Amino acid sequence: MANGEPLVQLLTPDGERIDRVTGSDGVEYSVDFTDEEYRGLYRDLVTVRRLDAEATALQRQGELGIWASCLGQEAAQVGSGRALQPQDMVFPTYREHGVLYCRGIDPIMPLSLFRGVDQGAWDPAEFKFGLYTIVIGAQTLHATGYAMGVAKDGKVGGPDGEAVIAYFGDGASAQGDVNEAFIWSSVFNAPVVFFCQNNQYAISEPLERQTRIPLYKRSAGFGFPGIRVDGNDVLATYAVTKHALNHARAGQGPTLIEAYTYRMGAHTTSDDPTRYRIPAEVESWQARDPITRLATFLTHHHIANTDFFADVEEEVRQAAALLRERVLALADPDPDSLFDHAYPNGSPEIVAQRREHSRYAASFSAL
Ligand SMILES: Cc1ncc(C[n+]2csc(CCOP(=O)(O)OP(=O)(O)O)c2C)c(N)n1
Ligand SMILES: [Mg+2]
Repeated sequence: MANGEPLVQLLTPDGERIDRVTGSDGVEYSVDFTDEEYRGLYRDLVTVRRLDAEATALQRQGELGIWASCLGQEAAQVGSGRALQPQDMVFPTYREHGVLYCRGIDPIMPLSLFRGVDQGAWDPAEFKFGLYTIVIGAQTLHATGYAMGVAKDGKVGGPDGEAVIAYFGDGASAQGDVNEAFIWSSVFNAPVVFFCQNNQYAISEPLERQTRIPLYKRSAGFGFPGIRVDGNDVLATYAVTKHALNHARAGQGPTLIEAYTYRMGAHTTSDDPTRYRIPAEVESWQARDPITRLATFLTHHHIANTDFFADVEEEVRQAAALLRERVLALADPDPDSLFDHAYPNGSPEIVAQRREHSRYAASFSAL
């Protein structure tokens, strides 16, 4: 339960494993991982947290323009990210570094974006992971349109079908775009999963400014199922997302998942959360940390020992050092390249703007 509402949980904050649980949607949720797979999830969580911390440090040292940390949300992102099939398409916000990592994208990519040396340099078609979207909620409509296209192409129906997942936040749930996406996906039975990370805040605005009912209940009014999952439980997040994706790929339409979690850090490095939330609240969520609970479970069940934890620690230390080195070595782009990717085949306006920009830049060297 969270705030009196049922939520799917397979690993308690104390690291106790719940074998199976029936969700408020009547579905029975469970996972069946090998020891190696459990250790893999732990490695993912720790890696994502360490690389995220390195990015925050790099911003503090002036090496990135800004950083939106996913601290505290690793289980929601890794659990859902690992539930994806290769053919599934992802539409992220700006905070989905954990999902990006699970998609096999070089983890330097979001850092080069926030360093301002490119505009998101991964290929969405190759990795089936769209570009980071800053416009709150917009990607839910992109995902819905894409999912309608997938259905029209005849790619749903059966276990090899394609599914689409759209990530968004509790704040975004109040956007018109998100509500329109709910309507369209429902009416057209689009194969899309709406994955809302309810991290309790939209910058400084708390959840109660977005909704009078629990977010997972919103979907009922639009005519499709909604479920709340413990977003700090990587096992439950995996199970719930897997089920919703399979539901979509089988042609049974959209699902709303509310991953109940907490943004442990600042909204971005430009924000100071001490101005609007109290330490006791942050501490209460610290006790629900996604990594600690998995470590406890692995230890108690002899799935991992101290050597394993030490090895992972060393691995991620080296990965973070390498990431730092590579970020510092990123070359500044030619300022004119800003215009390169505005349109795939250019446009007369862009050509004129580029010319004007070149003239402006050249005026400095003339001084
Ligand atoms: C359309 C739009 N309006 C406002 C903003 C400014 N803005 C950036 S992040 C944010 C809050 C988003 O909160 P939430 O959806 O909960 O996601 P979180 O950042 O907590 O992951 C706002 C209002 C924006 N980027 N786009
Ligand atoms: Mg939020």
